[in-house]
Amino acid sequence: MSPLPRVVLATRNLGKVEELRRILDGSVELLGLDDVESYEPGPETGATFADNALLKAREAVQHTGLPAVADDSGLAVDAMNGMPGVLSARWAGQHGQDRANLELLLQQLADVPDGRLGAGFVCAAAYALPDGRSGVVLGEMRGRVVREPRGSNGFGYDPIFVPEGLDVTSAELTSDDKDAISHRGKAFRLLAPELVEVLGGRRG
Ligand code: ITT
Repeated sequence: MSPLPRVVLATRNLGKVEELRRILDGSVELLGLDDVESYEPGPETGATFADNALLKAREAVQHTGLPAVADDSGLAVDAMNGMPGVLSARWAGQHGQDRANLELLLQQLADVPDGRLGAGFVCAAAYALPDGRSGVVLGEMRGRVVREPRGSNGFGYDPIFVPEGLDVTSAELTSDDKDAISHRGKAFRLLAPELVEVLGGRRG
């Protein structure tokens, strides 16, 4: 039997590597950035989630020579014309300050009526191959922002986001329940068969 194609997922977030590994279900050998020679990722300069996901995937191909997958995601609030969007991770100024980010967002939404707090988590997942081929898909989880943070699971804006049809925030969901409905879960599940197809990996 021929060896499985190797693919690198351009993230140091082990949760993402494990989630995509579960979805790919043994069709490819998925590596994280900790499994390849280290490089310093460049700035995420894209105007859209798709631009950034492609940029990160192409950068990983350049550094590793392997087919690569990358994702970019964030929260898009309707009343803010889709912001924080690609700036979600550094909304309050510095990358990854989750509490400061959500507090600033709540302040900005203070005068917006409850009925207009619709929002969506959006994820773009992209692949890039050493021969230059690439593809990108989008996944979204719709819901609304709530003013009182609740729950301690997840990360980022999860404590102030209630997914459509639920009464709990996404920080009150187990990771399996969140994966089943999340923007990232949807994008990865869309991308997986496309990736297996272009790589000629094992299916099903
Ligand atoms: P990488 O290292 O993989 O680039 P990152 O921390 O930049 O990961 P993402 O691109 O996945 O994270 O997400 C950017 C920001 O969007 C993240 O810091 C959160 O503030 C927010 N976000 C994205 N997905 C989220 C989720 O599922 N729950 C809560 N917040 C989320």
